[in-house]
Amino acid sequence: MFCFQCQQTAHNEKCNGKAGVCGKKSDTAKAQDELIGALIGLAKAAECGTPTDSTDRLVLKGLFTTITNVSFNTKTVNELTAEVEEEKRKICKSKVDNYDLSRLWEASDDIRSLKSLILFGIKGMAAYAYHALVLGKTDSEVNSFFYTALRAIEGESNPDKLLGLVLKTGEVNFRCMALLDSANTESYGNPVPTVVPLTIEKGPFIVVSGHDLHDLKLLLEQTEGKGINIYTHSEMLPAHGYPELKKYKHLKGNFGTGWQNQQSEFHNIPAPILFTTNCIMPVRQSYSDRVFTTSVVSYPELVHIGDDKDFSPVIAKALECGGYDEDKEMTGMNGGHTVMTGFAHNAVLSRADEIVALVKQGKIKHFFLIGGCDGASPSRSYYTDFAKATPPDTLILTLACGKYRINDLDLGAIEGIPRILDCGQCNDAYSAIRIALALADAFGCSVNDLPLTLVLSWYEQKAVCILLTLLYLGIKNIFLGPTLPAFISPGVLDILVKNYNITPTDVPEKDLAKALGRK
Ligand code: SF4
Ligand code: SF3
Repeated sequence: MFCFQCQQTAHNEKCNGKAGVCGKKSDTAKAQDELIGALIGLAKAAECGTPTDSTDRLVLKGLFTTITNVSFNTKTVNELTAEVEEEKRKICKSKVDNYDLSRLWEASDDIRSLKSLILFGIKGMAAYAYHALVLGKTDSEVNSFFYTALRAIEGESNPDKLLGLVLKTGEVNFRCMALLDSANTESYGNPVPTVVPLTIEKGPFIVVSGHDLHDLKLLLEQTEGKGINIYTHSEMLPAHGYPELKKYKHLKGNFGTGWQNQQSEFHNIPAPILFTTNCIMPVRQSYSDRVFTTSVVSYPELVHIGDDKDFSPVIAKALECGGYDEDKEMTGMNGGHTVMTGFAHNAVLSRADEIVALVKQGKIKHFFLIGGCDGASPSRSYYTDFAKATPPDTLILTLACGKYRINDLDLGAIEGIPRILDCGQCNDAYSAIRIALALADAFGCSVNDLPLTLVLSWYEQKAVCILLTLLYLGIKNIFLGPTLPAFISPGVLDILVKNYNITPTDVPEKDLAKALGRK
């Protein structure tokens, strides 16, 4: 196998043994490469025929399936590849060859790097487009870009054109995140600031992980009045801020900390866990009979909830397990008992005048965006240390699952505005960008001239498309860690440093001094 698409790739170089660091086996990795090869075939076939809604859906599903910690199941990946083959035949009568992905992995450094940025970027974007699609929203420009990008992975060899496509991926992803933002807010209302308890109340409960708000909503409906409480996990936490989700009284709180701690936190848990998207880790025996998957998530031998979204097996399991006998106090990574969420663009911008006034009075001196993915690497304590070291007259925006490093810290407030503001899931980077653009507007300057520093953590491919969006928007001086992507070649890194001054994270004190000294 060859895989280097995520941050924890072996030796920050590549996973190429019998299994990857994430636990993905070599036959699954091979099947996923074949699936991508078939999707490239489908994208070529789309030039001779006309892709339909079901072709678009298959492209999104196929790409999403290959994101890190989504599918560990060779069989279901192969079934999806067979569906792609069938679709290819439907839309184009002539024979169209698939692409052999080993050609990409064996390409010269810079070409491989540029194409990887495009491929991993569209994988991440496909997840967002898929969530929007589930809520009934699509965008033809977003959809057609997937085909263009897939074809370029096989057919384009001009580095300048590939670099253009890398930035185009960021541009289209900005549009895609806006699409998902409107899908989420039109379905569930604008998030409002909400305190979320970390204590698990006694009695039956279900833990819901992943990003899919629609799955959560359906589960809330199906469990209403059944004496079962629902707890979010990992990227599902921001659900608590949405009025149409928080109105369910049995949506009680959040279970556990970062996704990478799930194997110990789920050990002997007296409740089922439903994974709606990444990040599922290899399932330990002590809780394997309680894990359910749905949507694109797949793991051998676990019960999968199909497209009918009938969650009765999960509900039956919750009643059978019964939950804890007494309320169980749990804490965040820093010992806190509650966390806050719901500071998306609407909530923050409704206080924009106040924030601008506080900046003008010198009460807010700097903004940080400390967010992105979490992961197992011990060096990720950098983000906690960084947040703790920020001066009291600074505000911290956060988002995605990396927030668990800091979201239970009590860093106080500035004139009633909490110093840590959680914008939401990784796709809510859209909110953070909207906030930054509005501040730039209020001060009559560019985002790069704001007293704002981005301190980003990455792990999987959604972080790649977000990073590309930030580059497309011309945002400079980003600190990126905990390591630089293995798929960035020295040549491509050179371009990123020269044009955008992307800086690998060093030690918090040094980076903080740089950030504050810069303005
Ligand atoms: Fe390795 Fe990451 Fe690929 Fe898993 S997804 S095989 S950890 S590079
Ligand atoms: Fe997290 Fe897995 Fe990236 Fe949505 S849930 S951000 S890592």
